[in-house]
Amino acid sequence: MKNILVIGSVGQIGSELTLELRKRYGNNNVVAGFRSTKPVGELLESGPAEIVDATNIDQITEVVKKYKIDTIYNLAAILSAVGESKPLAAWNVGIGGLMNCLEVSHEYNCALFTPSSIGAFGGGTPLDNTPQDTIQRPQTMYGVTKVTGELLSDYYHKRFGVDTRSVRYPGIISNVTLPGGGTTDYAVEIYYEAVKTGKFVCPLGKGTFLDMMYMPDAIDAAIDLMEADPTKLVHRNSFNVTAMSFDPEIISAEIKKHLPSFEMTYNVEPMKQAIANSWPNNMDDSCARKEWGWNPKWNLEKMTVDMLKVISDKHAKGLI
Ligand code: AKB
Repeated sequence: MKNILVIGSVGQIGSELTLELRKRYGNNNVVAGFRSTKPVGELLESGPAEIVDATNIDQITEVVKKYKIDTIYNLAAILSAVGESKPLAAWNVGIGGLMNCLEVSHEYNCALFTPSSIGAFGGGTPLDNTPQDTIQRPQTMYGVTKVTGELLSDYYHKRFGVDTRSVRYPGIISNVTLPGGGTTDYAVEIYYEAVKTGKFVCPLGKGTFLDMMYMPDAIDAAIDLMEADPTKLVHRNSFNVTAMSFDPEIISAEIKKHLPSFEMTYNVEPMKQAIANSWPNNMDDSCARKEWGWNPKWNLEKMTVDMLKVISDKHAKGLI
């Protein structure tokens, strides 16, 4: 039986990953770690919750000791767009937090999952069919923290045997907790606006292709990688994983199939556009497929049906 700590449990990924981990490993075996925003509802009621700020090594240590934690999912991060206006905070959370998790994992023998991102690419990376191992010279602070995080995680594995594992997430599309401060957030916002107002002003231009993934696949990626047979892993930090690639025109057309009066216009935000232009159009995730069986289940068509249904239900109930 695993004893798991999720750091960042109230965030976009954490809020859904924590509940799924509780389903699979038992409610009492998964601690929801949070910093300032306390979990609410099912997240709070279904299992233990503790204050764990990734930048505070004493808080991580205390919880690891108290619950005999053997696996940490470290989801604390400041995303790409916000990171450009808060580079020091992005470094402190992304790398200060990771170093704390690596040190605690080394001392208490925990396995550690820390997501990387398509943001780890840029600065000469081939943008089509982006290889697993290629040039990584990102030009955002977020990207700098992600490449550094990949290197540190590999270092702690090779030097100290810490069981570090990671995926390079694309834009994650979900309907429970909104993302905040990312470049790919538009692909979530478009669904909410389509349902609420029938209109969307897109911050990225026509022809901006980016890798994307629906949340259920993102959760499976994290858990499946942590469950994978270590002897099969040639890579560790970090695996390319993707499920779909589209530009704003394609996602808008897909929504229009269900909401024919939906209208999208453009008001390109130069900073977000520059970030998106430096990221892959579509990644090659064959190493993840081969080494641990990555196989996404959701495509744009299926995801759009589900997103519109869930968000319409919430809207009808006055929840959004
Ligand atoms: C962002 O846009 O910053 C994130 C990411 C792709 O890592 N969603």
